[in-house]
Amino acid sequence: MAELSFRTAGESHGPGIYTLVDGLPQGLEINTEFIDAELRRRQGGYGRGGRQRIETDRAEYLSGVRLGHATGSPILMCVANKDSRLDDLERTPPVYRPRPGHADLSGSVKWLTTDCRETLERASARETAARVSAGAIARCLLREFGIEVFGFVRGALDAISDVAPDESNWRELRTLRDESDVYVPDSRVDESMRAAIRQAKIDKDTVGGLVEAHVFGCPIGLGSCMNWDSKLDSRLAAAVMGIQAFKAVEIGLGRECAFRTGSAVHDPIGFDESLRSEPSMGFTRTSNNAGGLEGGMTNGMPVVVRGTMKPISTLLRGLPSVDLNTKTPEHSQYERSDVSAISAASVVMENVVAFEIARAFRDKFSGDSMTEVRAQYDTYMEYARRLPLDPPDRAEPNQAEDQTEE
Ligand code: EPS
Repeated sequence: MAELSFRTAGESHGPGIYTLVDGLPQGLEINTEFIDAELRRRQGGYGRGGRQRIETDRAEYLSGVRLGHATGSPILMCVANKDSRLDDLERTPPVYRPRPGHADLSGSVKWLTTDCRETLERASARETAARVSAGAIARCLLREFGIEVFGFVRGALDAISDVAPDESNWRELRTLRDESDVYVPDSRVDESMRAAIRQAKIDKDTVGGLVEAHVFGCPIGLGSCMNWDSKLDSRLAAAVMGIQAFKAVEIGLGRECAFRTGSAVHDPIGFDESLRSEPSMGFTRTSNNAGGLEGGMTNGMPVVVRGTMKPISTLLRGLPSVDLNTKTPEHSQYERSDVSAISAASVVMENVVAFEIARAFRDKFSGDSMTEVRAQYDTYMEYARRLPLDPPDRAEPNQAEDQTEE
């Protein structure tokens, strides 16, 4: 059984953006409408550039899907680019004046050229369509087991929302988010966020922001404390930092932990028999500062990941740079871009987080077919809810000795 994984290929102005997903179980129903809706959401948001008016992103399935379900073979997905013109030098000319903040300078030196074009074509955030495809298809699996992911924009500059999603309100917040063209589920902040983006547009400037993903319904025990690279928080951090333009990632309380003592950080543990059938198996917490992860494993509370996106590095007014051929001072070259792509970034983060949750889910429940995955999940849940499995484990050491003697 292959580990759940994905790779992407494609350039911003090449024929398409491709995603190769391996490791989804045979028999998984592929909800193509859901996947296309996520791709459309990625295209949206106030402050996006002209490209999104050209494209209508939807996924085509070139392998691994038959009659609406996964066959178990690798799945190749394609989002076609309407604005395909990579070999047209007039419409897609060389770029010699690198944009501070973009991959332009490092990439062109790395690949020993003064033309930033090939670097920027691959570094472009258009590639995030592939990551959304991967995350959204993986969510078809998670949803079969009641695991849902909610991503949103918390804000930017001085427009920051204090909404607190939890099990009881996240669906309502999702409706609010879907009514907001900046994807902020808070009507008090929504308008100031729009105003900030509008002002940046007037100033020929750009805006980044804070985005969050909350995962509900994970059973206790996804991830592992056994090795640094199997810790779920380590994987989530890598996935989020791998998104174009992300500069920070936090889990739960995140950097705020540095400013508190232990008693004000760690989430007290309780038990409520009436919740034993929940994914938390009855364990309760009065807070979720850990963001649902302890020791690199899910603890039954919602997984909470926050990401910081820097402002888009293509500024209409340009920034100080040099011409890579002459080394003389010049303003950076303008390429069509967004004033803010923070709304899109929230969709991308929601989906890369989902993919890592699904990967940890598959590590634990690894069957080849949905029938086997379901059986493994049910068996684990049954045992975990029945703990202690072996009553003598609970005995005090001297009682255990007595039993041995008998
Ligand atoms: C993007 C497509 C790109 C950019 C943007 C995001 O299309 P084009 O370059 O044709 O306008 O709008 O890319 C960047 C922000 C970047 O830095 O490269 C998309 O589909 O998300």
